[in-house]
Amino acid sequence: MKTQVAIVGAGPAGLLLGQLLSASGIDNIIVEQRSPDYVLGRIRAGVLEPTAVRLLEACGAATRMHREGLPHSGVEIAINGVSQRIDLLALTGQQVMVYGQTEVTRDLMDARAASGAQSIYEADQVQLHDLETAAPWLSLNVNGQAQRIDCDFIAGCDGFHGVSRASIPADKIQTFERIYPFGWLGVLADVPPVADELIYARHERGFALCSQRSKTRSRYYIQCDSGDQVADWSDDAFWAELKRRVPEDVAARLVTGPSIEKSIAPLRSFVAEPLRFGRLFLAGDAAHIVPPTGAKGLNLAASDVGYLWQAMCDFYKGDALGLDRYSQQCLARIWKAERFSWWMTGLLHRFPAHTPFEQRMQDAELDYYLGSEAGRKVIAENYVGLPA
Ligand code: RFL
Ligand code: PHB
Repeated sequence: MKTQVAIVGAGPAGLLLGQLLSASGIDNIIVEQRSPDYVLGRIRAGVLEPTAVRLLEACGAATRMHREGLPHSGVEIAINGVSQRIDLLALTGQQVMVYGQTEVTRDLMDARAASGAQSIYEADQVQLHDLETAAPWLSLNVNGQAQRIDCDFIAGCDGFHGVSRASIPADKIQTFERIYPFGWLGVLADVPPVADELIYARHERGFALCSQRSKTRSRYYIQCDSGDQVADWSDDAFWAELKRRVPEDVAARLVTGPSIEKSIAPLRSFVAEPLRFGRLFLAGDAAHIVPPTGAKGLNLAASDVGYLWQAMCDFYKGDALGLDRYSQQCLARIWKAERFSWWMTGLLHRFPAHTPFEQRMQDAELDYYLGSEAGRKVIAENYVGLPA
């Protein structure tokens, strides 16, 4: 097989890049190791920045999002039971869109099927070759048959555990990492959300988040210990703990029900530099991970893809400068989103090793930011996403 861009990974980064390239007349093939149902079964992010919304519009995959997604003009931050609103719209002139990653993925898959572009699911043993030449290629096994895809470029959109980043020689890539001493236990339930807007709650027992997918489906999270297993948490234990951590009036209103998904995500900050090795370009979780506290993971993946799409369009028009600048351009945005996600995580979670002095500093910092319009604006402009 032969194509212009071979994309490894059919998560949101790979699917979005594929759709944008196809919309610009650039031929591409997506290679994914899992099945479509497996990819759709992963419950992850829920908040889209305006930049991600614009990219979905640009590739014609935004119709259902505009119909069913929930534009939010503010978020609540609750500190030990007292809630304060960050008015995103008043402070930045922008809103965020609450629309699940699963739905984004489904819309992109449907748009791809309609466009007739090729996707190869359940591909085994994907390997990248000749990355430092002008003719890189992929080898893979499909239904036990060895296949080869020749291309001009490979986009590594295969997530944190993918093969793309691992194909870069160790002396050509540098990584930066922080692992946090806790995780997030998430529950999805078909109950109406407890509030119109998201509530990020800091409590002495640990962080909690009230999020949502629709008017009838809620997504809640609580900070849990790093070693906790999903089996350690019955639905009843989860709801009881969530109620302890949110303001009393919120706990009183909370509608509980059986979980339809329950999972634990470890919290990590990670960046790989640079995002390019020869004809391989990394995008999304393949290049960086943020803790979910700032709702940046999916949005950063989308902004990388936006830059890569533009750079590839320029290349095929005869201008390679965008590809040369890709890594630097992405990293400037990535590090700022890493900083915000790390900072929000630090402010809102209980750290087992914190001394009483550090806890007081956390209180004072939150009190300072929330009590000042300038402070609220800093939170709001980062939350809606810094300019590209
Ligand atoms: P994805 O979504 O991980 O997709 C990568 C795809 O590549 C495939 N793949 C391969 N394909 C072929 N060959 C190989 N060798 C391959 N290796 C892997 C995988 O099967 C997969 O389909 O990365 P992408 O597209 O960059 O998208 C990034 C987002 O998914 C991610 O940033 C967010 O979901 C992060 N994230 C969250 N972000 C939030 O903003 N809020 C959240 O609540 C939130 N929860 C999460 C998360 C990430 C998690 N991970 C990565 C474990 C919860 C979890 C559990
Ligand atoms: C979610 O709805 O899954 C979600 C929302 C906001 C976050 C993290 C996760 O910061």
